Amino acid sequence: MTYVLRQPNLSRREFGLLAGTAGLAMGFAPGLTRRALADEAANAAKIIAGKSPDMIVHNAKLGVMETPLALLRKYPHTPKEILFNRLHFPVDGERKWTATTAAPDFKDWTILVDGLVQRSRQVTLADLMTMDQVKRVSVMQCAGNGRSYYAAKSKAPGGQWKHGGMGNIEWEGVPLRPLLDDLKLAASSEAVWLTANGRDDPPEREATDFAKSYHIDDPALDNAILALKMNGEPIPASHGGPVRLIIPGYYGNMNVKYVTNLLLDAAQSPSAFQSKAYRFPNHPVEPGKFTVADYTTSNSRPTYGFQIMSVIFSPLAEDTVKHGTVEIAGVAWNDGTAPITSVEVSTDGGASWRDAMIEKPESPWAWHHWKLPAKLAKGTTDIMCRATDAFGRTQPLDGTARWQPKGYEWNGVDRVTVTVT
Ligand SMILES: Nc1nc2c(c(=O)[nH]1)N[C@H]1C(S)=C(S)[C@@H](COP(=O)(O)O)O[C@H]1N2
Ligand SMILES: [Mo]
Repeated sequence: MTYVLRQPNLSRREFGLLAGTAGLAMGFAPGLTRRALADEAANAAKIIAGKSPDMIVHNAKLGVMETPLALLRKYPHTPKEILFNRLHFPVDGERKWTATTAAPDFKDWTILVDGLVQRSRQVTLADLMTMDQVKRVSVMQCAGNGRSYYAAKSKAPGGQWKHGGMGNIEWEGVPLRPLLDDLKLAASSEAVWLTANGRDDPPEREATDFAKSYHIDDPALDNAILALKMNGEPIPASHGGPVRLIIPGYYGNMNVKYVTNLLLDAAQSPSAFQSKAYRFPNHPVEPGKFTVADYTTSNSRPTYGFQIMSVIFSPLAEDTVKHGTVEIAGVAWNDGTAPITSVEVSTDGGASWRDAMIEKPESPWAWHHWKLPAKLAKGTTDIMCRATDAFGRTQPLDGTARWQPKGYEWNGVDRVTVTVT
């Protein structure tokens, strides 16, 4: 981030203290006064038109916001007004068009498919609209969702997301694989990486563009679509319309918005968003011993598929809970490659666990709703939940064991402390 310090003698840290550390911790642009910060924070709707003013704003300049769980739990498919938003470049200037939940109006939208192909091809939005469409209900989730919980070990810098950096969405669009298979005929055999790039270019020339790469043999691409609709409507501008690559079960960053380019190449994208950010170290790392600068493409992997996860939607800490039988409910999900076989719930701080009832999900990548009636006595109760799938993958009791400097892929057992009256 580039900004001018008004008082050249202050260090960045001191300046931070002056501007209000709370605001800085939440990722607001330094330079805003404490009061302005409060005003901005209250106004998600002013940052992205059409967003609920109840959104929790992490970064006003970039339009980064998450959904309070009390809102998220109300809807089976997360409405555009409350779906979390994540963009990497300021939502002003030439990207002003991204700052709305209205659908963008680009009639001549074209995706250029080129690279190691004999003849590059242009696929227009109009072409895509005439092709067969399929639906994919899938969780959309930022790899940083839950990052704030790593702070129990050591704070991972970046937006301090709770669990609201996700939603359950019905996407609709054109299957990607047949399009790729078509091209493969013409593609050189060295074309093993597919890179997707969007229309949102970085503000400064030295900054790096947001582009993501996938191995063309990745089975996740078999379920991928070039989506034209979100929850039955043209995709909102802030969520990647008119065309977004959706790879069900893959973390948000892999789902490139505003797709304008698909490149078939021998190498992955040189973008820092591929080679430095959105990566997870191959081996356990400790705070201070492994830093953001230490990431390489050989000691880390991209944040591809979702870790198995479950979240308590009810009761939340702010709910009034009366003693007696209470329905404990929430959602679970994974990368969709193995069925979720159990969600266990504990109401005694992890001493004992009982299986919740899991509803049949809309798809392997969708929220799996679960519930369990439990008798709660008066006093303070710690409710916990833990999902497990057919591959035996489960959630660690101590999620901070997976600590890394960027705080991605949080999947620790969820805990809610409620006061039962
Ligand atoms: N073109 C483009 N695509 C993008 C991004 C971006 O900044 N530019 N952000 C990514 C990240 S990190 C996430 S978490 C999701 C967020 O999707 P949403 O804002 O629709 O919820 O979009 C992804 N796709
Ligand atoms: Mo993200």
